Amino acid sequence: MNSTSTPTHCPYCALQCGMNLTPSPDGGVEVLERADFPVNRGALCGKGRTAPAVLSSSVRLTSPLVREGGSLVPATWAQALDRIADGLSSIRSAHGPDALGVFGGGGLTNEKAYTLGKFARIVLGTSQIDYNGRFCMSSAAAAGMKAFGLDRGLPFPLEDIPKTGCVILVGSNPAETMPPALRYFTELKENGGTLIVVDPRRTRTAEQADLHLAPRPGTDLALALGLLHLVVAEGRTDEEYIRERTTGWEDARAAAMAHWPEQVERITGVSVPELREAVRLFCTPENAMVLTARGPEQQSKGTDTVGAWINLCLATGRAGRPLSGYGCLTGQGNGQGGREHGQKADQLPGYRKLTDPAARRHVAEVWGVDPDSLPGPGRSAYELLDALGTDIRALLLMGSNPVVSAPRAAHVEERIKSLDFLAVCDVVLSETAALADVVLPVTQWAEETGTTTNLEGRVLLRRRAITPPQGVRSDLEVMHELAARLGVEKGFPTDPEEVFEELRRASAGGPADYSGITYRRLAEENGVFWPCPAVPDGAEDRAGAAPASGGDGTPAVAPGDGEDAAPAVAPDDGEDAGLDVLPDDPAAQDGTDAEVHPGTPRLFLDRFATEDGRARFAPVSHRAVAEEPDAEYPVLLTTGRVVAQYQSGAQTRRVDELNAAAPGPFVELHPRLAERLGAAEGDPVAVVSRRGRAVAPARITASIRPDTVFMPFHWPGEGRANTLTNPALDPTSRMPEFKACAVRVEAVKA
Ligand SMILES: Nc1nc2c(c(=O)[nH]1)N[C@H]1C(S)=C(S)[C@@H](COP(=O)(O)OP(=O)(O)OC[C@H]3O[C@@H](n4cnc5c(=O)[nH]c(N)nc54)[C@H](O)[C@@H]3O)O[C@H]1N2
Ligand SMILES: Nc1nc2c(c(=O)[nH]1)N[C@H]1C(S)=C(S)[C@@H](COP(=O)(O)OP(=O)(O)OC[C@H]3O[C@@H](n4cnc5c(=O)[nH]c(N)nc54)[C@H](O)[C@@H]3O)O[C@H]1N2
Ligand code: SF4
Ligand SMILES: [Mo]
Repeated sequence: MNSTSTPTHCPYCALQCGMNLTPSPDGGVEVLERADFPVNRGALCGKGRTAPAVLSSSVRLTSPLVREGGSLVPATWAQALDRIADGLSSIRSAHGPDALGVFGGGGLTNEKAYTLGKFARIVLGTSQIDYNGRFCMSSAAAAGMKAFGLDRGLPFPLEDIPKTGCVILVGSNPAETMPPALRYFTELKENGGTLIVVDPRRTRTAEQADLHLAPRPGTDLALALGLLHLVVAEGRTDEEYIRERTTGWEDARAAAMAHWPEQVERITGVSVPELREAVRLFCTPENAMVLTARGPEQQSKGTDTVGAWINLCLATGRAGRPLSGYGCLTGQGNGQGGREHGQKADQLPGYRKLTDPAARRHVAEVWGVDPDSLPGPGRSAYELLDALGTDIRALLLMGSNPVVSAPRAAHVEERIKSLDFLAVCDVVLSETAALADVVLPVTQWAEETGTTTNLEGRVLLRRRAITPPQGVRSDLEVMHELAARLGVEKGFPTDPEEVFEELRRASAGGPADYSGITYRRLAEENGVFWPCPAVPDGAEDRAGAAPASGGDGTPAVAPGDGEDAAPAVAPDDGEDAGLDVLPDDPAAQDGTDAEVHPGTPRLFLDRFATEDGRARFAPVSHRAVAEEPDAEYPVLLTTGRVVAQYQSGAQTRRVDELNAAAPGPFVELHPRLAERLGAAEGDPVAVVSRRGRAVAPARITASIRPDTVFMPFHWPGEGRANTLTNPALDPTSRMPEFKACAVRVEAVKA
């Protein structure tokens, strides 16, 4: 490492690859390898490698913009902030606090996500806050909570993957979405393990698999039930494990037995011999894992679908044991931390529930407010967007671009346009920012310090490496200024470490307990896995809370919203970075770290985080996608990602190298379907759903099912995939059905 290098992490996906940033002669920064960070060991994808391009001021917003006579014009910070404060307070006076909406993002650091949730509840007083993570892993989170009593995407580090015997990777395409992680699966195979990939498309990931199952989109629930049926029929259940570590098996077993393999073959299109082979590969080795990503989760039955895959793990004794388990591959840079600290509609920091009186008391005390003043749960992301312009008259948006990424996007765009007031904080003029009344230009990753929590539950320190361009301010400064203008002078610090110190106290005793983590530790260690309480095991009585296992010998922790969840760390001014030991601990004096909690890389090894310590089977049955194909809309559309673009593309579409690699939208379709349409490679084709019509060039490939078409969702305009998608919501997670809707495909006359 060069002495002027700053070790930090990529701004994009949940892998949070380590990288070193070093100043380049042109005044920018260059990305250098950071081999000491274990998750990616120096490897980066093209997005991470080119991320500095988005720092350059030529693609950036560097002045606040306000709408004057229909167009956005530059303004001073004071003018722009005043305008937002006036807009929000006049709408609140006229319509009440719940007329103010807040929409956050899973890319925001823990400090920003925490502050945004606090800002909504105590400055605006609104219940109407949610974020784009609802569109991401919320179904897996809901299923994990139900089954295990705790949601941490992966309950084990990635390094365990190569050591297990078999992995079923369901609806996940790491070859495109997390390229450096592919290595874990290659090593699994080198070690003699097997990889099963479940995806309607033969992706670059599926090409690596020992067995590729290609179900119709939206049928993973039936597939998992069919596999469980065979596990039972072939006598492959682990009865002792089921007896000792689970509840609810009888109902789950009965539900699975009602799904005959032949019937499952008809629903999914996966043949009975393929099902049998998957069961054989999964059950033969001593250990195995199931990992899901957006394929099975972004469905109107995503929670039940993930539940069915967890059932398969539980019935075979493959959860909460070393090198075995279920995990969800979370997506955004802070997709994990972003869902833990209160920007979610129903949640308080530390993964506490907004409806839990003890949680409200604890957090209200940290915030210095009356617990009764905290609003209740608000609407979920799509429901919030759908209420814009009616119940919700003003929106503050930070870290998302819903005009491109929300389901039924033309409707969402129209809802956004019907708002009385829209304020957006962004680094670029996204498609959504372009509709705003006020746009605030903010600092980004390499220009500011903050923590993120990667898909393993590993809390990381992203460090400031360069000075931001003139004219931009951080999201924390924005919230500080707005709070002051709205009458809250204290409690919104602009220093990220100060925010983190408060977050530690707010999370103390909660399921996602960060109280034992400090910036100093994060700077010295390669991340710390939560839960990491400040108080060593046994030092505090946590009555009423079920302890989770620390796994690899680490202390058990209390995942519940413990009544006695008093701040476990000294609530001082944060000047002292040495809060990682108890203030009255003798070890603090002699400088030893004996009392520091090591963090929890592996969860559930002794018990699950449920009240009785047992995992709960989900009694789930197959149901159809919300919109089955019919004569008018005979084909299923599914959507997803390509390697060179990120999400709504707001950032990556501004990078030349990435645009050259992935210049625009396309419709992936099977040669048989293309032939029926008379479409040749590259010809424009129209995809039409009940929500609208999108046009993009045909990409013809036999790697997709003939009854399915695929579109990536990274682009606005004519080829916007989300013009088509169906906002049918999962009843538990409120996840929209991004992965399956009925469409017809038409040739477009040139
Ligand atoms: N290059 C790139 N990388 C990214 C991102 C990005 O935008 N671009 N975004 C990040 C984020 S936020 C996320 S959430 C992750 C997402 O990471 P992934 O989940 O890997 O990405 P997707 O492409 O959305 O979906 C994965 C696969 O699901 C398949 N699929 C579609 N429908 C179904 C179905 O019904 N069942 C099953 N089993 N599979 C189905 C698709 O064909 C696709 O190959 O990626 C992260 N990394
Ligand atoms: N059809 C379809 N639609 C999908 C999906 C799919 O698979 N199919 N996937 C869904 C999923 S999993 C996700 S996660 C969403 C993501 O979709 P979006 O929520 O739109 O995510 P991004 O494009 O990452 O938007 C982040 C915005 O915040 C800005 N930004 C980045 N960093 C910061 C910051 O620190 N502060 C502020 N204020 N702004 C910042 C970026 O420039 C960008 O404009 O899309 C969902 N939409
Ligand atoms: S895999 Fe994800 S974290 Fe790693 S370099 Fe690429 S986008 Fe960044
Ligand atoms: Mo995501």
